[in-house]
Amino acid sequence: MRIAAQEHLLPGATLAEKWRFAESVGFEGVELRGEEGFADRLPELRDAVADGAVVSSVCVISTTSFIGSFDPDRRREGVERLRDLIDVAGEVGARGVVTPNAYGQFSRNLPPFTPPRSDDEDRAILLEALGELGERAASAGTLIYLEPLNRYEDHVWNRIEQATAFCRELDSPAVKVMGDLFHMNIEEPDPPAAIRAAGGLLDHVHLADSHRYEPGAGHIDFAARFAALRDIGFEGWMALECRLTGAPDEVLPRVARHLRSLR
Ligand code: LER
Ligand code: MN
Repeated sequence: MRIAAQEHLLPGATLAEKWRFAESVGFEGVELRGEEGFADRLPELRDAVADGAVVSSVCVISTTSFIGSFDPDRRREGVERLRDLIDVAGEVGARGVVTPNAYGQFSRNLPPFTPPRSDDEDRAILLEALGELGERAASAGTLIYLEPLNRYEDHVWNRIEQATAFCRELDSPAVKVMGDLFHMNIEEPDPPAAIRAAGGLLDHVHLADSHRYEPGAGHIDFAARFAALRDIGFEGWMALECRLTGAPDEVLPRVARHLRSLR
């Protein structure tokens, strides 16, 4: 159970600088943000890793293109971008790449309430994309992590059990599930039970408190979630993905100490 921070939380212009800060305040890895043009960073990332930087994971960041985009051109772009992130992740030794179905595309809880695609169509599109991408991840030596988002951010995977059911149907060893404790706090009736039910299919975690600030600033019971992760023999990364209530050099050392005391 290792603890990482997303790169945008860390002071520094390069991965090498961000890693030096992360390590000095008690984090063990950096989760990269897979934004547009990510592959152009490969030389910089390679140098940092050769110098000792640890990349835990890569997270898809986009405002337009996802594997589950409704628009076929955007979807194709989303698949190509995830393929590029997988290749870079493999090169820099990241354990996996995080992707939702889509982010901010559709909510069943906001008008017009009914998505333009049926559940069966969603499933067929994702099975096809992730079958191919799962093979790519396996040959790159990394994993794909499906991320359930809360009901206001996506309509396909909101709870962990929906993503694990999809994984079982897909049956690709390189495709697993991750749990974002902020989204789980909204969607799961019993978050520790959801972790235990997912078992070995859950291989990555995003850390944020109930209001999406750093763990300890809100009302999530982190000790109960860490206990559930210990119970399933969790060996993946937990990456901090949140806002900070103060300056990074003041907040992050405290958060790292707190998280390390819980595991
Ligand atoms: C968005 O709320 C989120 O949790 C990100 O990890 C999406 O990829
Ligand atoms: Mn997340």
